[in-house]
Amino acid sequence: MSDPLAVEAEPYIYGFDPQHTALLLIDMQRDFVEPGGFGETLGNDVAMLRRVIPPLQEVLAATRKAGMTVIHTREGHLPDLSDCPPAKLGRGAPSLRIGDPGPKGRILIRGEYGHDIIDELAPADGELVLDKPGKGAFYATDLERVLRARGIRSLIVTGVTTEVCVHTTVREANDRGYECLVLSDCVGSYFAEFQRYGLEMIAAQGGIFGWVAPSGNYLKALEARS
Ligand code: C5J
Repeated sequence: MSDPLAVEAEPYIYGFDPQHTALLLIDMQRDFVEPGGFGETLGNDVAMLRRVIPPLQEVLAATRKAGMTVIHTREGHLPDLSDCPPAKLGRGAPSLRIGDPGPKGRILIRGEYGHDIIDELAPADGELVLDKPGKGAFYATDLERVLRARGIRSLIVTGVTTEVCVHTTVREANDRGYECLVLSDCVGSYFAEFQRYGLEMIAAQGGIFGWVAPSGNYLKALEARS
């Protein structure tokens, strides 16, 4: 086994072996990131999330070049909503509920245009695209089986939103023994204070859920190898 790569991170150096590490892109879907989707129906400004796209494009390109596993997730539901708990469907007071027809198709429904991943980060052939009905990427999905089958032990975590699907997934992963590095400029929140505290919570208490670093530090570690 080769020496692990080292990333300057909070709360201390994050070490990873690219062969046993996957890049996770969480829910970079039109429904969250573009006007007219689920995020906007909840009253959010999608511009807050779009700022992660350019750094994430760089991270994706470098990760692909390094030959690492790439996994995309999509939050959404079956057209008959049988996998959407009434509690989720009824929550809040959105202008459009999950399953309602919106400008990009039915809101957060699998197969609809808005449910798919944005063009800027479109999955390449061979990359895994995992559909999830919940906020966490492990709940009611094959993610754990897939990671075990590939010998993945570490996750580079990116996507949206920091305090919801990213946080839930990092907590689920941490409990399952995976070491997570969250790239601070490649995760986004509709709320500046949630972004800040969401990241601080991950690295606090000696890295209670994982590590946090800007994407430049991760790219530097990959470049140092080549
Ligand atoms: C939300 C997500 N925020 N992907 N989903 O409802 O974070």
